[in-house]
Amino acid sequence: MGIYFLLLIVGLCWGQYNPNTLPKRTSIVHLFEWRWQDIALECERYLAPNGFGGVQISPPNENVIVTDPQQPWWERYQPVSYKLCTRSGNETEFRDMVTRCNNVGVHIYVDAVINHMCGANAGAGDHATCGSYFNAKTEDFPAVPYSGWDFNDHKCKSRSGNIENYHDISQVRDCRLVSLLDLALEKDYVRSRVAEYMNHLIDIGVAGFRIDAAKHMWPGDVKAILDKLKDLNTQWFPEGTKPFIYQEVIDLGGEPIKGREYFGNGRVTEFKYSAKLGTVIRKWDGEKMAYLKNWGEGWGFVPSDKALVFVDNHDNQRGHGAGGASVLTFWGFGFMLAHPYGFTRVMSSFRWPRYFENGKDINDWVGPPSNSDGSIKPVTINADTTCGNNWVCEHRWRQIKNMVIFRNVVDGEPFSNWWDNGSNQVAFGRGNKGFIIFNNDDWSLNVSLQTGLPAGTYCDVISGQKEGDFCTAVEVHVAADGMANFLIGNEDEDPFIAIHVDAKL
Ligand code: QV4
Ligand code: CA
Repeated sequence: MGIYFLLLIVGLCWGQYNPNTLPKRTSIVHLFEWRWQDIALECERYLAPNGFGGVQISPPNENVIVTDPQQPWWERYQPVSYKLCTRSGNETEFRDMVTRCNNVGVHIYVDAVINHMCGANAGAGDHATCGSYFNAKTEDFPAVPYSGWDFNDHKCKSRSGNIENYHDISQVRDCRLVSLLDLALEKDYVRSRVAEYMNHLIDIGVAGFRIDAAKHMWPGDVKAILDKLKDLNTQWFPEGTKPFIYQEVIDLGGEPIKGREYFGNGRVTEFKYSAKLGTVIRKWDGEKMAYLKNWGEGWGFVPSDKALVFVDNHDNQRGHGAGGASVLTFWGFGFMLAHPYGFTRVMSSFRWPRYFENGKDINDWVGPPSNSDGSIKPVTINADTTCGNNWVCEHRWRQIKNMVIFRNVVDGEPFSNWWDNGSNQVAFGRGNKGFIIFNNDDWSLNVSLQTGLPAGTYCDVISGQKEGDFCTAVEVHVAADGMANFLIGNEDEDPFIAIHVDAKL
C-alpha cells in the first residue's frame, strides 16, 4: 500500500510543476498582445518547426476599455468579466487558436488575472471589450456576477484602501494593488467563479496558467482555487495531467513575502534571476561572469524545478514591476537558454515610441500596434522572416531561435566543463551534446578548451547556422579528444559562440 500511496501523492502534486510541453520542448514564448489568429498562424508556420513548447498569451478575459490614456496595454489587467473577448479576439478565435496550436504540439498558457477586477476609478458603463455593464464604484460586475460582498474592502486596514506598505503582509494580500478592486478569495463563491473561468479554458485545451499578482493572494486561497481545477483535456494531454502553474511573485529579497510560500501551488517567477543576470552582464556592482560558475540555487534562487525564468518581461521592459533597471534583452537570452536552471520563457514584444523625461519613459503605457478603430494590427511576416507592423518578434531572431533549439538538444544533459578566465570570459558544456563560450571582456578571447563533444566540425549557431551540408558562418573543429580552439574578438557583433550535436556537419 505504501508505495502506491506515495506514488498517488507524488502524482497528485507533481503535475503542476511540469510545464506540459511535448518531450524536448523546453521553452515558451510570451506573444504579448498578439491576436489569437496570428498566434495560431505562428504556431503552425514557425513555433512548431523550431521547437517552441508553447505560448504565453495576454489575458483572454473581458477587460475595461481605458480612454485616458488611449487603450494602454495595461487595460488588459483590469478585468470586467470572464467572457473570452478582448482586442486579441473572441471565443471562436480563441478556440481555433488553442486547437490549431495543440494540433502542432505548441501549447497555450493563459495569463490569469484573478486577484482583482478593474481599478476603483474605472467608472461605470459598458466601456469593456465585450460590452458588459459594470460599476466600479458600487463594485457591481453583473457579467460574472460579482457584487460588493465579493471584495476585500472590510478586510483592508490601510488608510487609502490601497497597498501602502509591502512589509505588512495583510495589506499586500487584502488591500488594492494600485486601486484594483481586490477580490475576497476566501469566499467559496468567489473561488468558484474563478475556477469556473479557468476550467472553461481547460475544457478548450489550454496547458496551464500564469497566476498574475500571486503575491497579492494568500497562498491557501490560490490552492483552494487550484484544487477546483479539472485535469487537462485528454484530446491533447494524457489522462490525469494537471495544469502547469507558475505564479508571479516578485521577490527580490527585503520583503516579508517570499516565493517559497507559493511552492505548494506550483512554480514561481524567479525575478532575482533576470535582475542578477543583468548586473553581471553589465558588470555593475563589481559583478563578473566568472561568478556565474555556481549560477542557480548557488545564488539564492528558488530550486530549479520551482522556477520560471526569463530575461525580461512585459513589465520590466517598461519599468513596471521590479528588476527593470538592470534587465537586459539579448545577451541574457543566450546564457539563460544554455544553462540548465529553471523553465525558460522568451519575451516577444512590440515597438512603441519611447519618450524619456527625467529618465522615465512617459510612453510606457502605449498599447499594441493598432488601427484607428482600436483593433490590434495583424502580425505581418517580411521576406527576411522578420515581422512588420512594429511587432519585434525577438523569438524569430536567428540567435534566439537557435538557442531555443540548443536548449532542446541538450535537455537533460548536466552542466559540465566550466571554464573562466577569472574575469568575463566564460564557457560551459551540457554533457556531450552542447557547448557555449562568452567573451564579455574588453579584449579578445583565444583559448583551447575541453568541450566534451564528439569530434567533428560544428556550425556556430550564433553567428550563423547549419544549412544543408554547410555552416553559414563560424565553424568550430572539435578534435578526437574533445578539445577545440575558440577565437572571439570583443568587437564581434555577438561575442559568444554556441555549438551542439544537431549543428554538426
Ligand atoms: C493609479 C495610481 C494608484 C491610484 C489609481 C487610482 O498608481 O495609486 O490609486 O491610479 O487613481 C494602471 C496604472 C496605474 C493606475 C491603475 C489603476 O498604471 O497608474 O493606478 O491602473 O487605475 C499592470 C500595470 C499597472 C496597471 C495595472 C492595471 O503594470 O501599471 O495600473 O496593470 O491596469 C507589483 C505587483 C505585481 C505587478 C506589478 C506591476 O506585485 O504583481 O506591481 N505585476 C502584475 C502584472 C502587471 C499588472 C498587474 C500585476 C496588475 O505583471 O502588468 O499591472 O494586474 O510589483
Ligand atoms: Ca488580493
